[in-house]
Amino acid sequence: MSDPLAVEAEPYIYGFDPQHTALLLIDMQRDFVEPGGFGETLGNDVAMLRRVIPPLQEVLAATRKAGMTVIHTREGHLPDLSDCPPAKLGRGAPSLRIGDPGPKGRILIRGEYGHDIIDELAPADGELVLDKPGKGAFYATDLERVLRARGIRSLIVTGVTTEVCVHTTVREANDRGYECLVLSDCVGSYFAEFQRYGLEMIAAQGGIFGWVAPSGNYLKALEARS
Ligand code: TIU
Repeated sequence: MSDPLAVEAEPYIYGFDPQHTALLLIDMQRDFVEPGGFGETLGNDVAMLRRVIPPLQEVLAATRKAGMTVIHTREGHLPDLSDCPPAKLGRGAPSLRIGDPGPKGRILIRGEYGHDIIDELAPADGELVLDKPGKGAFYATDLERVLRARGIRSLIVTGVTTEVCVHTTVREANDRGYECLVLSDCVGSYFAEFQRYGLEMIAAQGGIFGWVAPSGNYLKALEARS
């Protein structure tokens, strides 16, 4: 058993044991961070999300080096859309609906090029890639079973978007007893104000949903151990 590590965070120090902690990369898919995908069909500027890629590459490399569990998620649906609620299909009158053919393949459909994770953060052999039909990573997935089997109690949370899939997942995790540290420069939103308030909401009220810190503080904690 390794000693707990301490990360300077809001609202106070976040302690974690690397052996019982997983790095979660939420939905770093082409459909969200590249033009021609689901994010853009909803009217968003994908450039807003791309800034998380360089710091997240550093975090991923250091986490792999530390031998910790790494889990990637992908939001998406079966080709016949049987796992996509009609309400989700129609919501917001997007320019292209989920399942429609787009420049990177059918929008948000499993197996399509646009649905997969960007090359910069490609999963390594042995890393878990979890497909989820909802915004939260626990809904209709095996995530909780996987975490329990590996003795994971803490989650380092990264990915997109801050106020949608990251928030939903952190709230689901918090209710299940997991301690979440959200890395502020490794989560991204299409909206600057949602990024700011989304992060503030997590750490407010004494850490109502978890902790928030820049990735440098997490990297410093890992380096201090080695
Ligand atoms: N639209 C938006 O901000 N996000 C999503 O639809 N999914 C995720 O956040 N992954």
